[in-house]
Amino acid sequence: MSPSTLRQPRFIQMHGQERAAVRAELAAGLIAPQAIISPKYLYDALGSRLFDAITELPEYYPTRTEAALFKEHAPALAALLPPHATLVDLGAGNCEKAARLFGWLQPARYVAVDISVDFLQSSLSCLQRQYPALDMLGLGMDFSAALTLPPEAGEGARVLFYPGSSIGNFTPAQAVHFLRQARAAAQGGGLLIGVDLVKPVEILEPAYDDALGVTAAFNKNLLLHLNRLIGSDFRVQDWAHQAYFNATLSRIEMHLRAVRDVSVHWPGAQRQFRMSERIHTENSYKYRGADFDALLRQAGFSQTTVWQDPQGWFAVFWAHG
Ligand code: AVI
Repeated sequence: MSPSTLRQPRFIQMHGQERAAVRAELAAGLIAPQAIISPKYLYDALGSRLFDAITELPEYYPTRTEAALFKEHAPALAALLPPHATLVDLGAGNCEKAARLFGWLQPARYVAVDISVDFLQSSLSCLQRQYPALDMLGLGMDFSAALTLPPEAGEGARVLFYPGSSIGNFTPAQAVHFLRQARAAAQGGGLLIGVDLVKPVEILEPAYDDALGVTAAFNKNLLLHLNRLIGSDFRVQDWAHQAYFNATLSRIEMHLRAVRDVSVHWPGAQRQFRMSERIHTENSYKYRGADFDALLRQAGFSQTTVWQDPQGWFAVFWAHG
């Protein structure tokens, strides 16, 4: 193939939330008695880089535990998953995790989905040069709200790939809603999903409050992102990172805690935070394997296969039917 005939990935940016709606959502969260901001706002350009750094921290076990599971069980996966399906990578980022499966799964098409196609441009173009015969599509969409793929994502069976335990950032009720939509979007294929499991608090909490302070920076960077989005005047030094395991709800909670009395202003509104008042920024649910299996069945999947690491820290599920 000469350079001029090299296949290029296609890109589609789906319609996102209007800026005014984003501002209204954020302002409502900030003035709520218990202030709360959706974790999706942790991921501006710097937040995405900080998250990548988190995945390399010694305390953050999920990424490497999941990678080892995929490496060890790739042949078994390849035997179970439909051959030559469309591989839909939800939250693709740098596309690396899915690319490691190409050799085993031999997908007919690769659809990389992320909130913005800008994040996908360079990684997908680079991947296309490595796999010139593979049909590739980059899709910019916020699938946390609704997972309806456009016709360009192709007909026939799809393998929806949702690694990284991002399902844990939904409440269990939101997770079931998402899983139902994933089942419909799979068009008779299935869902390959990574799930973080319950484990001792001595392992869980440092993963979200690391010694280097990268997770603290990731959490506080949300304030800088908010300042840009709504024109607020948050000062990072007025806030401390807090992360702990809520055993009753089986989730890590991340908060930003005011270290002194703080007044925050933005066009049209303001809020006084007393010292120690908090903004809830993220939940990360930890499941027991059987409980997640039950969620998959509640969402309509009738057949599930699960792989776990020897310590039982992380699980990969293949759900279909
Ligand atoms: C993206 N998500 C699965 C991460 C998690 O573990 O819940 C986000 C994260 N927050 C703090 N550290 C990592």
